[in-house]
Amino acid sequence: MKKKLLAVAGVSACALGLGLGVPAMASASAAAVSYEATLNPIAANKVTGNGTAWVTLNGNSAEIKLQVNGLLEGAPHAQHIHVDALGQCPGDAQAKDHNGQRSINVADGVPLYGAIGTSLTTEGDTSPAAALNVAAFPSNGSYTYTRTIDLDPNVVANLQKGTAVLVVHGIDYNGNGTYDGVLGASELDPSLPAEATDPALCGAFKPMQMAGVPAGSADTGGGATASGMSSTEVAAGTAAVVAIAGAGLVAYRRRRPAQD
Ligand SMILES: [Cu+2]
Repeated sequence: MKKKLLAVAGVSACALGLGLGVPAMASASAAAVSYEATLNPIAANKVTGNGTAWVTLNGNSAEIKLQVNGLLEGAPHAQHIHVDALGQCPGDAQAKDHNGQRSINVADGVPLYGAIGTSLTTEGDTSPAAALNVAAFPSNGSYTYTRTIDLDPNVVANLQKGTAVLVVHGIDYNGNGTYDGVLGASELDPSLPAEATDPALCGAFKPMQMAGVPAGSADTGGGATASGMSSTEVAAGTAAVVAIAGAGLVAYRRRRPAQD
């Protein structure tokens, strides 16, 4: 029994040691909570990309990571945390006629995902006021985004109650390799084509679960339970492993392009 406990403690310490790239608070603080959103393509907008978003919260401080794949290359992709609605993403039922083409613009999705709570810019202002600051958003079709920012308390509350939704914008509806007027002008800023602001990927944030941990660490969890550790100890170890697994995944994906 004691041996097993020590073994579990060793694994936890090892996992913590590996987390050098993670801010100390993220792995050491029991108050840290992580959320994950699977980003699905808005099919009605002819999007075929995908992605994942992670938020690790320490109070109002949020370490945010996004992995995005398969969007229009060389065009800015506005990305926001939307709040204060149903915590859902639009589907074909929300598609409407825009310039003669059935598609989903930002306003069509607002009843489901809500208004902009945070603008995930690469630098500077992260408030809703920076929502269309196109120079401050990633402009690759596939990218990894990482930034630690302070979130508005209302955005934190939305994460906690399941109504925070990550939306990445910018589509190529007619597949011609650029944002153009095929869907008319953007309803948000008439100086931009609708393709530049229409939603491309969408996913609701959910608390990260044990099921998200890669299979390799499954025996750690089993050992901890069998050895009679308190649920608090098990939870603390699990949280650390989850945080590190997430960080490792991003690091792995980051390294891949260099190897290819
Ligand atoms: Cu948005």
